[in-house]
Amino acid sequence: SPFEEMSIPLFFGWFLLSVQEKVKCTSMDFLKTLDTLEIFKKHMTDFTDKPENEVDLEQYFKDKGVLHCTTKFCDYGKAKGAKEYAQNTAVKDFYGSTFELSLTALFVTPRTVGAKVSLTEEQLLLWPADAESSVPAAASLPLGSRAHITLGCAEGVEPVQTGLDLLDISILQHEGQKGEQVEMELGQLTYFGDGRWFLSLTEPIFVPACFSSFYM
Ligand code: ACK
Repeated sequence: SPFEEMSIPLFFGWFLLSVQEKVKCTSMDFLKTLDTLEIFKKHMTDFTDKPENEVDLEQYFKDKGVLHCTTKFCDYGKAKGAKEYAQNTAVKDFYGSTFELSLTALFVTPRTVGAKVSLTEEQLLLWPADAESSVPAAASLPLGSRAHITLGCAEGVEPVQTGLDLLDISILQHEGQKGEQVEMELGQLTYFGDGRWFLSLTEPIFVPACFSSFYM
């Protein structure tokens, strides 16, 4: 019936509890520091075609609302595999449960800023098998490689881009590309070209998050 169709959400995911503002602050501090680094200024034309101006990354990225890590984008049942996912035993069993997510990196591209989420074996039970392989170039990456939290998007960029940007960087890392490296207070920063920056956190940030869904 049409009523059953309606019960599938826009997406399932982990929604950050109580630490939303703290994570947003960490992200802002990172952006504030990144755009003052000499190595960033050297590659500033990745972000602006007016290199005589400074880039203010805090202004450059727009807030995308409630912080979460998408597991399955369902599009109210229209997305491939949405119904199967919604009926998955692990999804039903863990719905409403609290987890601890481990944020192991922050990354920036001219399109998005995000946090990489490193999933545990248990959390991977909620991860769709095709999240990576639906992007052909990323098919050989480990399951969970796409897991992220969108922290902001450039003007006119949709949040789906954050996971694609993370996969793009992960492919380079998987190939063993070293990039240009500098040390920051929070960890090692790598520049992979084309405006792709990856800060590997020395200490992961652990955040409580509720596995649930989003409808609006
Ligand atoms: O930042 P996100 O992970 O990217 O969270 C939002 C959420 O679903 C609501 O839009 C993500 N999203 C949108 N479209 C897709 C898609 N085709 N595949 C995977 N995730 C998607 C978006």
